[in-house]
Amino acid sequence: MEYRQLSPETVPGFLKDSPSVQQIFSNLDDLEVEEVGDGNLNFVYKVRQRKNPEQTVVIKQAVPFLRIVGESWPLSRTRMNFEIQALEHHTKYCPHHVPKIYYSSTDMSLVVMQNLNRHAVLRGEMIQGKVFPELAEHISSFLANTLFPTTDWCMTGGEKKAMVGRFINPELCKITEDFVLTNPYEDHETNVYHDEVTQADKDYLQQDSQLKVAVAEMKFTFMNHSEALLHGDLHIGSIMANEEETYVIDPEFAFFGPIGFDVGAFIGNLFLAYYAHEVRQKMLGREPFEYRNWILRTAKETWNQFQAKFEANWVAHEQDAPSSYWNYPEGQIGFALQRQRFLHHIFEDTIGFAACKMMRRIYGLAKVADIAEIPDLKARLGVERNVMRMAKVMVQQRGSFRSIEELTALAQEISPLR
Ligand code: SR1
Ligand code: MG
Repeated sequence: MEYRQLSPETVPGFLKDSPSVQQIFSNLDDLEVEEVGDGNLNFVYKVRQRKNPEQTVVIKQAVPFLRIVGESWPLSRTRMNFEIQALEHHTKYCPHHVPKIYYSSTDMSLVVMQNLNRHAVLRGEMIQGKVFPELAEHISSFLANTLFPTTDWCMTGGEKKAMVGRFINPELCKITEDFVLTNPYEDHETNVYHDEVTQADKDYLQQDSQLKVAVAEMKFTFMNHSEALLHGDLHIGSIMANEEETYVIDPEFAFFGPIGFDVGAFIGNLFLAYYAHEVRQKMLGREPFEYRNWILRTAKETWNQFQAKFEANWVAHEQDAPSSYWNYPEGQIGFALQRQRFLHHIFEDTIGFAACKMMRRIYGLAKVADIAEIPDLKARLGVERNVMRMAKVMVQQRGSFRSIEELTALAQEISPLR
């Protein structure tokens, strides 16, 4: 099939030509199509049958450019090939938290999937101050269950290297290398500053050598440590949820990288929300304490549960296929020490990458609505300064935190819960 960019007008004709999707709709002549993509890269269509709206799908299509910038910024459509492969991996290891895939086409660079119409994008929901009681439990499961199986603790060297090869994703990695790990820390032309930002604010991130060394180390880790198949962009805009269910979407940035990058993306976004809600809860007419307390609790539970689940997966794998390596009287002590040291290494990376994911949202091109849509610029700047203060300590002292509780204590030291 030859690639063509879909539009709301051409979606029904495309579906009529796709046999596996036809079974979902009893009548293909009465479809309602709406373009709903609010991400930075792709187009997303919601399709419903007018008389039977429960017959519905979502189509996500990559276009040959970066949507946030436009056609002047070419970006190859192969990102959808990575997304399709990653969705298959996530479906295999964590089906409860991945939308059902009905059809995919690398020719058309698209995927047709479950319309999560009882769920909404987590960022928008959190901006409105909604609580998700199961979030930590679900995301920690997603992380532990999708990451562990592609580590060298689980795969043979040959299997792993073959899979690393299938996930060499240079274009989207370059976006992260530039927009997360380089440009925000220099006065780059792609950065965006609002009117209240002072030269001293810019210098705070862009002329601090200790900080820049630490960020450069995180970038090197990102580019060189092929620890596991990552989602690659696990911010809270890549999650759809309601009170009971959580789905992870949009894995087009998937590649083999450092595990802490995924864990840190999620936890860093929680801290962004924590700081934003110092202002936002008041905008909503509420006292900040309760909601911000829930955010910090979610950060703590996510890390602690992730750690426990990752370790449990590792132990279960070793029990299924015991290795002769630990087969000696004190072998189990050695194995436990290895797990502990590896998880501490992931924790250190998690903190460092969470910090970068926070800082990139302040001056970088792609903002987060939690902060960027605070209308009072002085209040927004106050939030941004808190984010930068915390992130700086995190990335520079990432090796000195002993527990997630120490990290949430730092968040509160910079901005008390109320
Ligand atoms: C310039 S592209 C901006 C961002 O959108 C994606 O969601 C990734 O986070 C990327 O860095
Ligand atoms: Mg995305």
